[in-house]
Formats: sequence, C-alpha cells, structure tokens
Amino acid sequence: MDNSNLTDGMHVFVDALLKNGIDTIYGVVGIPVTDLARHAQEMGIKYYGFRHEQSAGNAAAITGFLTKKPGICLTVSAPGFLNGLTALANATVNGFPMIQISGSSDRAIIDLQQGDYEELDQMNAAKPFAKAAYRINRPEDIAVGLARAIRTAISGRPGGVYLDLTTALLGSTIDKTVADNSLFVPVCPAPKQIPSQESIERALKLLGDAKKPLIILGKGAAYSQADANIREFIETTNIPFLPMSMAKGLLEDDHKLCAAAARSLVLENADVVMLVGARLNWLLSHGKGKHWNPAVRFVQLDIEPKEIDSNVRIDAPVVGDISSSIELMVAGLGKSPVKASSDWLAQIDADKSVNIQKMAAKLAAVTSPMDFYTALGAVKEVIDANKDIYLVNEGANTLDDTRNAINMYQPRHRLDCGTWGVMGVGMGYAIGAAVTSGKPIVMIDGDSAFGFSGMEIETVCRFKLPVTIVIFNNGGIYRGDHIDLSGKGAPSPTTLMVSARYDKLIEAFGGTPYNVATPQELKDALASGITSGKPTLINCVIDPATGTESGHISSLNPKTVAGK
Ligand code: ADP
Ligand code: TZD
Ligand code: MG
Repeated sequence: MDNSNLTDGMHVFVDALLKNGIDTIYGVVGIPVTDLARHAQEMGIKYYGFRHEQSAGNAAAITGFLTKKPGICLTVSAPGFLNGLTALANATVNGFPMIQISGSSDRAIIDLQQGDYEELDQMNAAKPFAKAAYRINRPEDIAVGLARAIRTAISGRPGGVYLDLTTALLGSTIDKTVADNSLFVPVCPAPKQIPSQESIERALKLLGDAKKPLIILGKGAAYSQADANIREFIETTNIPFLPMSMAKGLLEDDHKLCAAAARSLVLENADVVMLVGARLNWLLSHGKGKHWNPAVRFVQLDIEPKEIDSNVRIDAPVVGDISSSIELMVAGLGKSPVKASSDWLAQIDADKSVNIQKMAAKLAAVTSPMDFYTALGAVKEVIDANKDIYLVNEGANTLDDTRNAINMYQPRHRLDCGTWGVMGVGMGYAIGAAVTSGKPIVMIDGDSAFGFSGMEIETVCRFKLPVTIVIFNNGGIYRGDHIDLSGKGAPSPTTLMVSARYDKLIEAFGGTPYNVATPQELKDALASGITSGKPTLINCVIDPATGTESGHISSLNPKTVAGK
C-alpha cells in the first residue's frame, strides 16, 4: 500500500488548531499525547510545558480572559485529565473561555471497565464541570469537533470546554487531501447578541429617574473589551461606578467617579444599580440584606438570559453582549439624557476622602515586622510608577488588602482568585499573562496560596518569563501565630513555617532571590525585579500576628458552640 499521501490524527488536529489561529498550548505530556505536543511545536505552535496540569489549565483560562479566544490546555489521560479539570471548572465558573484537550485510553476497554492504563470515562466525568464536553473518534471529525469546542467556549457566556481525543484517534490515519479539505474556520463563532431597543429604553428610563444611581462593573464588562463605550457612558452620565475585583482598571481606580473607597456607602444608599457583566452572587451579598438599600432597583446588562432574576427581581434586564448593549445605551442618551445629581456625588466624595485618608495612614505606618499594609505601602509606590503592570493576586489577607490598597490603571490587568476564591491559580495566571502580553507581571501571593502551585517557578525560569513574585510570608493560612487546641504543641491547622525562606527556591533555578523585612528593601527589590525582566522571587517577612481569619469574609465561617 502507498502511504505517501497519508497523515495521522495528531497532525490533522494541529493543522486544525493552526487554521483557527491557535498558536499556544499549555500542558503536561505523557501517554498518549507526547507526540501531539512534539508535532505541535514542530508545526509552529508555542508549547509551554508545566509541572502540574492545574497550572497549565489556569494559564489557558487567563489567556482566554485576556484575548477572548479559547486558551488551550493539554493533558494526559485519567490523573492528568483530573488535575486539569479543576482549572476547567474554575474557568467555567468565572466565564473564561478555554478548551482542555486530553488524550484518553481505549474506548472499548473503558466501556467494559477492563482496567486499561489510566482508564477513566473522561468525557462524562468532565460534563458537570464544563460548559460542554465532546469526544472526537474519527479523523474526519477533527475539524468539526474543534469548531464545536471553539464556538461553545466563546459564544454566549464564555466557559470551559472539554475535548476528548482518544488514543485511537491520535494514531488513526487519513488521506492528507481529504483531511486538508475537511479543515475550516467557524463563521462568526461569537456572534453579537443585540438587545432589544425596548430594553435599552426601559433601562435608561429607570436610571434617569434615579436619585442615587450606581454602576457596578464586573469581569464580564472587562472581558467584553468595550472599554471606550463603558467610559463614555459613565463620563456622560456622571454615574459613580464600583469595580468588582477583576474589573478594576477598566476605568482607572483614581477616576473621580470611582466609588470603590465608598463601597459601603454607595451600596447602602444607591436606589438604582446598573450591573454591567457582574452577577449578584455572594460577592455582592446576593443583592439584598443589610449591605443594600432595601428599596434598590436593578438594571442588569448580561449575555446570559438565565442570570436575570437569579437572586432578586431585575426591573430592567438588558440581555445582550455588553459591547452591543453599551453602544446602544450610549446612543440612547441623546433621546433620554441621564445625569447623576451633584448632591449624590458630593456625598460620595466626602466619604471617599475620609476613607482614602485612613488608607493612606495605614500604608504610611512603618511597623516592624511589617504588617500587610506597611508592605503594601511599598508595593503601591512601585505599582503607581509602573501603571501598565499586570498584577496577579491571591491569598486571604494578602488578596483582600492588596485589592483595596493597590490602584489599577488599565483594563484586564488585575487577575485574581475570582468567583470561587480559589488558591493556586496565581502561578498559572502569571505565566499565561506573561506569555499572552509579553509584559512584566507582578504577583502578590500569600505564603499558603503560593504553596499550591509554587513548583511552577521552574516553568517561569525555564521560559525566562518577566515574573516577579512577592510572597507575603506571615507563616500561615490567615496568620501564623495560632496554637493547636489540643495543647500538644503540634502545628495548628493554620500554621505554616514562618521561618521559611521561599527566596531560596528560585535560586535553585537560576532566578533572582530577595529576602526583605523593611518597606525600603521591598520597594527596591520589587522595582529591580520589574526592570530586570527576569524571574524574581521576594520573600517578604510579615508579622504572623496581624492577619484576620479568612481575610474580609470571616462572617462566612460557620459558628461553633463556643462561638469561636
Ligand atoms: P464579577 O465577579 O466581576 O462580579 P461575574 O463573573 O460574577 O463578575 O459576572 C460576569 C457576568 O458577565 C456573567 O454573568 C456573564 O454572563 C457576563 N458576561 C460575560 N461576558 C459577557 C459579554 N461579552 N457580554 C455580556 N455579558 C457577559
Ligand atoms: N483550597 C483552595 C483550592 N482554595 C481555598 N480558598 C482554600 C483551600 C481555603 N483558603 C482560603 O480561602 S484562603 C487560604 C486557604 C487555604 C490561604 C490563606 O493564606 P495565605 O494568605 O497565606 O495565602 P494570608 O495573607 O495569610 O491570609
Ligand atoms: Mg499567609
């Protein structure tokens, strides 16, 4: 038989990726996907090999958030697949488009549960955790399979898609001409979803009647990249805005209409709130209760119709993609002008200036050892001098205090624990953001948070990425000075090693280490890390006795009988 015009499933799959403009894969290889990764690299795809699939998945997810194209994560069967699945689920929960591609074992053996190497019914395991899960069994279906995965990941509310590539598919053969002819790029995979004119008018009327309007920007707004129109709507109407964590920087945090420093006041008083790509989930106390004005009414811009009324009644839903919706809202202002009152703005400004002064005092106070705010005072000076920095942030106190203390100035530059408050996303996000943007990344991480994915510093060093990691080392989860209730002197459940020298880790891989104990040392080390463009790790010694249990969300812990 003449094999000269035959190709195989692996090559067809890579051709399909390239045809769709996908040029990067994050993954961990092994049976049966090693050659897939090799050929991908050979054929022009950038391949980033990780130390753990969860971090590779997180890199793919953040690439999706930053680019509106699905990030790609490649995993091996069963255990590798499961390691990646946490990241896929997290991407879906946060609305980030990504595709996890995994090799899988022999279908016939899996289905009869006869014990194949790394046997698992992966497609069905993935379903509850993904937006969708598909399996490609035949080489002639590769183009359609990938098109389905891409379209599902980026249309409507974005999310994670699982794509199962069987061992048989990867090793299957097909005529190259037939395969080439099967390739295609899906037409308009993320179509505009234009809201009804009626819904726009209803929303503008409600906002126009408001005495104390407020706009809440969420990461859906950041994702939509409708930056100019969102700014125009806010600046034309003078409505104060509150950014959710990953929407910080959509308009700069020091914008005169930014109400972040008056968060409690605006939530308690606003009578009409317009949600732009933000869900009324736990992060907004479900839109009800003591943090909210009981008479508040809502406008909600969202692409997902099922999100409307999810927690409370929405008086003016605007269902559509945010780009289209906000464009129509801006256009509608000509006929239905909206202007926030100067009284409302003055009330907010008064509260803001008190709170900004309080924060400035905390940041300026020099404690020894440093507390979180003393350290953040130093970080703030450096970030304010590098306004285009990407900031990755996780931890509990480290997360909450950094979010409140550090201003962001550019859209989609703050990447953090997100909707699930998950630890361990940091290294994957930092690597994904560095690869995608080519810009310097600063990561402010709790010592516990860092431990979940710390070995990826080898990945950072291997690829020489411009990532500076600052570990707020307070020797524990929340704080390092708890004692064990048994009184036996074992480390308590929250205790980690306060004497740990995380900086020594990066030395092993040739990166630049710093160990700092004062604000000046921290400032110098951080500034050097950023300008060097080299992998840098700063162990920042923080007082183990200053953290708050669970950071700012202590109230979510169940109470014990002792009320502890
Ligand atoms: P945050 O955590 O910042 O409050 P969420 O993740 O809770 O944000 O909410 C984001 C919302 O944005 C989701 O309900 C999602 O459906 C919506 N969304 C995402 N992308 C778009 C888009 N392009 N257009 C409209 N809505 C979007
Ligand atoms: N596991 C995962 C995957 N996510 C989580 N959120 C947790 C466990 C529980 N958890 C938190 O919610 S915060 C946190 C854990 C373990 C770590 C806090 O310690 P840290 O930060 O050192 O990162 P601070 O600054 O000491 O508070
Ligand atoms: Mg800690």
